[in-house]
Amino acid sequence: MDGQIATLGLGGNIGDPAAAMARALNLLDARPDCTVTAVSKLYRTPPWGKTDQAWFFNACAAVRTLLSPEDLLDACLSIERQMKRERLERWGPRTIDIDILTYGDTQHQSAMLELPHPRMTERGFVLMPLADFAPDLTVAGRTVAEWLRDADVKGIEIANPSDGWWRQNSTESPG
Ligand code: PH2
Ligand code: MG
Ligand code: MG
Repeated sequence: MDGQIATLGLGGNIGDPAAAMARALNLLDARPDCTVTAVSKLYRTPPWGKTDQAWFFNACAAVRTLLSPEDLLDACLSIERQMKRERLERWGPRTIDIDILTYGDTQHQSAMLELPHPRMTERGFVLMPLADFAPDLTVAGRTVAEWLRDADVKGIEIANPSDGWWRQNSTESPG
């Protein structure tokens, strides 16, 4: 498969976010037009932006895809819906959130999608996992490793140090 490499940020803080993120990655990987090529360690992170909510689990992944940015976003949103995410408030609690961080070196601005993700360079919970597999990726003029050096990563913990955490057998039923 040719196509483009996109990077994704995943997170959640309701229910079993690690299982939800693992399932989301497996659903993407099962598509004929998407292959998951790298996954970060699994992290536990203090809530950012809206701080009066539960800690999050966060991870990042790289996907080789034949989909356009908009169609990849649709695929991610459809997986979110499939996993019964309800959108209640901005930056509020969620079962799963899948954000496209980068898509090749595409710059894109529309009402639905901004690439690179406009807030990724200020978020430790994105930069730390992303640096697991893409420290040299350039975003907005600096590498991920450089952005990470200046980011606030206070409180962030490794929940699972294996990059295979998402392939572990889940107790969730399929479907
Ligand atoms: N997502 C948000 C808002 N705040 N905080 C953490 N730690 N992790 C997230 O994924 C997160 C957040 C909105 O997308
Ligand atoms: Mg988000
Ligand atoms: Mg989102």
